[in-house]
Amino acid sequence: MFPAPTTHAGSVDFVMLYIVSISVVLLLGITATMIYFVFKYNRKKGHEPVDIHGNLWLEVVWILIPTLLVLSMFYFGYTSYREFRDRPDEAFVVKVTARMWHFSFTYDNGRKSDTLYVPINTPIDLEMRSMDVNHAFYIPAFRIKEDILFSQTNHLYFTPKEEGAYDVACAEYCGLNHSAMYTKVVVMPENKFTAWFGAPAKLQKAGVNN
Ligand SMILES: [Cu+2]
Repeated sequence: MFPAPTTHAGSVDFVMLYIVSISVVLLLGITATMIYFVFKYNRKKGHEPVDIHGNLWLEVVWILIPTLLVLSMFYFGYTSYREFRDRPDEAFVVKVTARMWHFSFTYDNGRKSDTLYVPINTPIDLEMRSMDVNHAFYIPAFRIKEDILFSQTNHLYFTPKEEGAYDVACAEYCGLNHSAMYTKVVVMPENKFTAWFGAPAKLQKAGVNN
């Protein structure tokens, strides 16, 4: 929806802007109306309040408009949430291991790395597991974050759309060097990735590895 390193990041930015815009319009509108009414219905100047009780038109408007606004916020929020919750039919699986205090990545051909290398325009499925305490995998530029636990495998899905190196942070306090628990995700063009990886990225259907 917006220019962003993943489709999901664009959707999240859109939802953010949508909700903030509506909030700003409401804040300004309500404040202006309040100030206007303070002067218009000033009793000291002899103004009498108007009885609006039972005004059907008013009641329909103030129920209908907020309901539609809140429903639309939910719609955009939920659809963008599903984008990173639903696994793509086929994805390139990378195993993420978190331990105090670094991440390591294991690929389906046994290759290991401390930096996450991924090919552009390829759906990625991160299978994440912790060797010790709770960690969290956070890529701010992609607007995604998920806990990494000892007791279960959690997943994150994304499809990178722009080349570059983006920060990855641990976002769950995990001890002394938590604040230094950073790495990078590097999005490469397909030919460069193939050269680094030794083969083109092979996509897998859901559940093959679990
Ligand atoms: Cu951590």
